[in-house]
Amino acid sequence: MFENLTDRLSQTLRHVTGKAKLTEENIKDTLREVRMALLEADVALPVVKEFVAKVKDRAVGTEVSKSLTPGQAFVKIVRAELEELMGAANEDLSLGVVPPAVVLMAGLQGAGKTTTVGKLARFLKERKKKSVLVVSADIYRPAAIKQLETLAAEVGVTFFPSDSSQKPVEIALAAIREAKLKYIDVVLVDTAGRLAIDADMMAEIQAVHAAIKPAETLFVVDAMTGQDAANTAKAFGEALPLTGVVLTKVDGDARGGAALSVRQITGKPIKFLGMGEKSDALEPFHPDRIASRILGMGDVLSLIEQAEQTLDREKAEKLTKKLKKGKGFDLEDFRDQLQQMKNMGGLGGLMDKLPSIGGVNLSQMGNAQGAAEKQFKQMEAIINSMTPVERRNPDIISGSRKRRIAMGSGTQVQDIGRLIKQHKQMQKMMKKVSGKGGMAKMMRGMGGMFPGGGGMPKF
Ligand SMILES: Nc1nc2c(ncn2[C@@H]2O[C@H](COP(=O)(O)OP(=O)(O)OP(=O)(O)O)[C@@H](O)[C@H]2O)c(=O)[nH]1
Ligand SMILES: [Mg+2]
Repeated sequence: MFENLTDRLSQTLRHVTGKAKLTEENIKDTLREVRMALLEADVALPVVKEFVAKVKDRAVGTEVSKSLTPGQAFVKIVRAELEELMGAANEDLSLGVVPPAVVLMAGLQGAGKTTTVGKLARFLKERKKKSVLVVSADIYRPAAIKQLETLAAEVGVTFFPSDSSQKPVEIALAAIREAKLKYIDVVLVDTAGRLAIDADMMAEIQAVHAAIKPAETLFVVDAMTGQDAANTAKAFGEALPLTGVVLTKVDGDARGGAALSVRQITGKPIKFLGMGEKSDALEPFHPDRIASRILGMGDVLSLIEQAEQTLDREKAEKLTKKLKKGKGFDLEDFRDQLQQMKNMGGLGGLMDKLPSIGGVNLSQMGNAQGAAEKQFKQMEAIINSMTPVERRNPDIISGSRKRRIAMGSGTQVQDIGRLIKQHKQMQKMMKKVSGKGGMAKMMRGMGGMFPGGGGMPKF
């Protein structure tokens, strides 16, 4: 997603150069390019207009700090506005009602509702530790109920049977009764797709909505339909009080217009992205990370890094000398270790080889492994986003540096803090570990830093 937009913007944004201040004059061409890039990405026109106006307002008169070029300062503004456009922070499902919390899925035919029910069920079960029951109120397409049954079995959640002779409202109510009896946390209600917004079908889903009073009503929409996705969501939202949008088939959408338009046009947050057909291809929507992705932050950040590096060179040289003498275990070494672990077959492979830690056999913990793999990648990304000076001396990583690193690695400031703490633990461990078998012990220690790892093992 966003490949085209990223290319266009990163080329464009490099061209704001020269002055120490952003003015209407020196950003004029760039703003025009931003506008074109967004339109080509199929972002809706009113959204583009407002976006460009906001960026302009904010940019004109901005003083550019010494370590940034005007281009980089401009990128920061575009980034902040992109985030705001998409909703500033991730909006979680709000399921904090008396259980069972009911989630109603709505959307056009083929949008990906049933697939998303399967993905969400898995997400809630594995990541939120919820018990889940799924039910299909799609009585029009005979295969629809069977499709959901298969998905439920695949992801291991309770399936509530229904059949095409029943009424959607009855089906949904019966499923909720069953969930209450079984103390199930969440009920996901799949519904029939509509070709377009047709009155009968709308009346039906409104009736279901009124009967079950869902905690969440999610509109599922195909990202490949671009700005139409936002418009359909808007029309649906006028008939049904939606609480959020799930954008599907984002894996096939190179433009990304829907992700940028939905929030502004519908006033509803995007809560998840569907990134493929499999049941694990669902991501909570994080506007900040998407903004980084769009701007190819990796590139931009390496420029900023270069700037900082020049400023810090003198300090760096002193530090290097000092550290080389003392042979500290710095973040470069830490990263080397992470990479080495990856070469050994990743954390999953590693945990398989280990005996149980703290009474927990890690090889049985499939999800913990998945989470660990992810965290592992995240840690590498964080270290990659640091300057060499920072890697050699993590103590200089102040609040503003943390923010920059978080921005560059698509993570949160707290993640940087946690990594630094983990590195400190490693440093301590390095002192204890020596001689033969040291490596294996250290690896075991690292396993303990990840979710499900049962804390730091004693040795
Ligand atoms: N590539 C990709 N394909 C997806 C995604 N989500 C769903 N699909 C595919 O889209 C097609 C339709 O998905 P369904 O989940 O059956 O859609 P639906 O909205 O339930 O359709 P109806 O019940 O007929 O209205 C299937 O082939 C899915 O595999 C996604 O995120 N990425
Ligand atoms: Mg379906």
